[in-house]
Amino acid sequence: MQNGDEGGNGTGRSTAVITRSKTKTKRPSLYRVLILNDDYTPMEFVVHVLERFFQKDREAATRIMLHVHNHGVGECGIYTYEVAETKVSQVMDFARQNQHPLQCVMEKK
Ligand code: TYC
Repeated sequence: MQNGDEGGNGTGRSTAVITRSKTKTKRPSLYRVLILNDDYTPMEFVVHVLERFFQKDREAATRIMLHVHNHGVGECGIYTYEVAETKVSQVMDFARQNQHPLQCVMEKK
């Protein structure tokens, strides 16, 4: 190497070094929204929650509700942080308004 490390080009004129020319894009982290089983929330209320806040049709909502009833926990959907947070709040507020103990949580995927 005859030009050294300072970016000189052997002509006595300095040259700049481009360190990054491509913009870095980052994919957002995703979060699962889960509902938990309990002994008191009516099955029909859980189906309604899944239809209203998670855009499930009656068949999908019923399948998820029964999965939670039988296994203790189930996935309602996968969203970016702020959307997941909003869904959890909406479900918890709606359950509380109707005096049901239904619990909804989010977890990082
Ligand atoms: N286990 C409840 C019952 O027997 C039904 C239920 C299902 C409750 C899912 C909560 O997330 C839940 N009435």
